[in-house]
Amino acid sequence: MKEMNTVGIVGVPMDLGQERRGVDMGPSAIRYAGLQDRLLSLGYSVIDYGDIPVKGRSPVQIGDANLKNLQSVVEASLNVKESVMKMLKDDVFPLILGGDHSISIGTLAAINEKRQNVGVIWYDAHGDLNIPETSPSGNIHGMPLAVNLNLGHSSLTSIGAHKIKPENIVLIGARALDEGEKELIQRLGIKVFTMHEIDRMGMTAVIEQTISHLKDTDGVHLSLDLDALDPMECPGVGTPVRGGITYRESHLAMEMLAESGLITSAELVEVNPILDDRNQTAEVAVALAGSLFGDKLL
Ligand code: 5AB
Ligand code: MN
Ligand code: MN
Ligand code: MN
Repeated sequence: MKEMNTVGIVGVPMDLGQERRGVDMGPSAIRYAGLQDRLLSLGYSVIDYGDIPVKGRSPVQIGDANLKNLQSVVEASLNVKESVMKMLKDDVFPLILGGDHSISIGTLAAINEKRQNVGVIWYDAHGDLNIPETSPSGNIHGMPLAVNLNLGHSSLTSIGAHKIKPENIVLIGARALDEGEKELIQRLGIKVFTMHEIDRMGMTAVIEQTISHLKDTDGVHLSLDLDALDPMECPGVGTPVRGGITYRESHLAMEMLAESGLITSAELVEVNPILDDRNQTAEVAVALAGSLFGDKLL
């Protein structure tokens, strides 16, 4: 992170990956909570690339009952990919604002074009490792990490070279994994720090081990789903799960990741202002970005 002094922001007002309306307003809420000023105050230059066009819901969607809004998600993902590729070409740090977590299919498709051996930290209550056959909902926001492993429907896996290696992934905060996801995690040997490990080892050890697990990658993408945090602190999310990571633990995690210098791109996803309490969840997202971008508090 240190070597890059310009941050590029792009918004993806996407709500097609799940059923609750409002998450498409996430980019506005995060901007309104002061993201740009926060980054400027830390000494970065900021380029706001605006929002990517995302189609509204059409009543009839071609596709499959277990892949809701498939065609529109594919179209939006191609636009996300193109926009993130532009940021990488401009040599700025890509910071992508969701939108639901399906946006990650496009962001990582772009990052994989530019870098080999990409590392991923999936900070989330969920695994997002479903494929249509294992998904209990048919919601694509529960599938992006699987797609990034090149698993799932071919319309999604063909969006890019989805070649993240299982050994280059670390999940942090998991506490609501579906059966098919658990099976996949075991089979591929993916590193997971569930809430049990966070409680038991403490966030310091979790992040130290995460850093050492990913130290030989060519940069790490942080995919930060705000539902990783406890819903008391982040109520504005569509799929809240009790017993989450605290605000302070999350700051500590971001501060340690900033010190590591490993993070080369990030996304803040699943902020839903309609479900939020006075934009609190968007404010948490901005505060955590402050720590991720190196605020040392002193
Ligand atoms: B999120 C669930 N596993 O697939 C599914 O918020 C929830 O991006 C997915 O992490 C939650 O529908 C997706 C039950
Ligand atoms: Mn997620
Ligand atoms: Mn989640
Ligand atoms: Mn692919």
